[in-house]
Amino acid sequence: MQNRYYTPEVETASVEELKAIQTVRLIRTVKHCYKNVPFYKKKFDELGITPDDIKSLDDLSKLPFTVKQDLRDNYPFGLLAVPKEDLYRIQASSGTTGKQTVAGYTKEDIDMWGECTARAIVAAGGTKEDFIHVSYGYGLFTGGFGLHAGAEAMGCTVIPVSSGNTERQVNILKDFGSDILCCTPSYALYIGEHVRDKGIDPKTLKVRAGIFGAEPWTDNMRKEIEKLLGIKAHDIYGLTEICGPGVSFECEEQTGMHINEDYFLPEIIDPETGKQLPEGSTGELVFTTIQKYGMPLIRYRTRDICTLTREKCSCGRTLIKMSRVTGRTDDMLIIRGVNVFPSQVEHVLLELGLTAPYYMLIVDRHNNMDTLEIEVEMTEEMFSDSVRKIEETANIIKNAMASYLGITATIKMVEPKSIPRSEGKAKRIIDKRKFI
Ligand code: DLL
Repeated sequence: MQNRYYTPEVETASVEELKAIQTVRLIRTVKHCYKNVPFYKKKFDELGITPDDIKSLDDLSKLPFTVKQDLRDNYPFGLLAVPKEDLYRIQASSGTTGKQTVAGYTKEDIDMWGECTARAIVAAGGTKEDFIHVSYGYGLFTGGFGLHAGAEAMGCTVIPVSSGNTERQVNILKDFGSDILCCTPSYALYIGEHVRDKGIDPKTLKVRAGIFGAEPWTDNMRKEIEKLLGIKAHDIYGLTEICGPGVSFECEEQTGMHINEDYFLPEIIDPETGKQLPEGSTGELVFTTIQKYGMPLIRYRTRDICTLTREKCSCGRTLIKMSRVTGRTDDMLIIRGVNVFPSQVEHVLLELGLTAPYYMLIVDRHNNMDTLEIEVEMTEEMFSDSVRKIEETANIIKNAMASYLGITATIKMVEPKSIPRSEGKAKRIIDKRKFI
């Protein structure tokens, strides 16, 4: 029998009940940080506040922000709130720029994290009878261990495949009868493509759902993956600093992710001014961890752009929902003054459905002028089309991009399978301007 919720008392609590839990936990966290993290004590002192000033959720905006640079400045263990010996686990994000971001967990933190991903598995229709196929990387990256913890907490059977070796992934899906696949959406696409290329009918696979995250993706990409693998695809969000996957997760409604707000208190702020924005506004997502011991963070600026809503969800969960992340403030390209996110390019390409769902953005500067070239991969069928037909398709894409993005891009049609496939987070931008 499938349970609808992992922790119904929290997931369907009234807003008042949730706020009451949050208030108690916020006050406790602020005291914990002030007492045990010199970095926070100093910040509070500079602002002239003490933990006694925080009495309700309305006082949140009095608190200082924490930013990624603070983690770098205190690398690796400067923000811990417990002695190093009390840690149970260390995880870290690879970090494409600068030092990696390190997170320390106590045993309680790991258990809390497992509860968060267990909620995500149940929301994706998982039961304890299921085989959970984890193709996120295991290691310092939080993807593998995060989903693993949730599957174990639920009593599922975990298949800890980790990422890579796509041939083996498909064999395991087929031979072991995996029920739920967990990996990045770009890897799910690659696995789906492999299933198709091997001539396997997805209907013969037992897998029925996917839990995909760690990078931005679009609803069109969701449809593509669902078609290729014959599954229902669910989004999952998280970041190393806050705990890893499971900060929020998608239910059967597939219209955004419920935040585990009994553990992570969300806000949306204007990234320029730092001011809190009302519900429904688009802005930068900020989290305060309110039930973490090892490395609690106050008002951590994620740099992820989204909106929050308390609109009623048909799944019955009352946990606040965040929209898909459209991109990161530092992922946003500014091309000739226009803001462009790779997810917009993905939206247009998959909406048109004329090509393979693989693309790469190449940004450069010629004569002081930014240029954007979009490499788009042709399908095998297209590849045998006449040059004129291919040019026509490129033109259609160019016009669609111009009207959606508001800038003109050069479209370069490239051979099937020439854009590198991703087994983890896809790299979709080459910004040559950074090297000038
Ligand atoms: O990516 C944690 C994770 C693992 C999430 C597996 C989901 C599944 P980091 O490597 O620290 O942690 O990267 C965090 O990835 O700030 C977002 O910019 C992006 N991100 C994560 N999930 C999503 C998502 C993991 N569902 C950064 N949609 C975050 C869009 C996402 N972006």
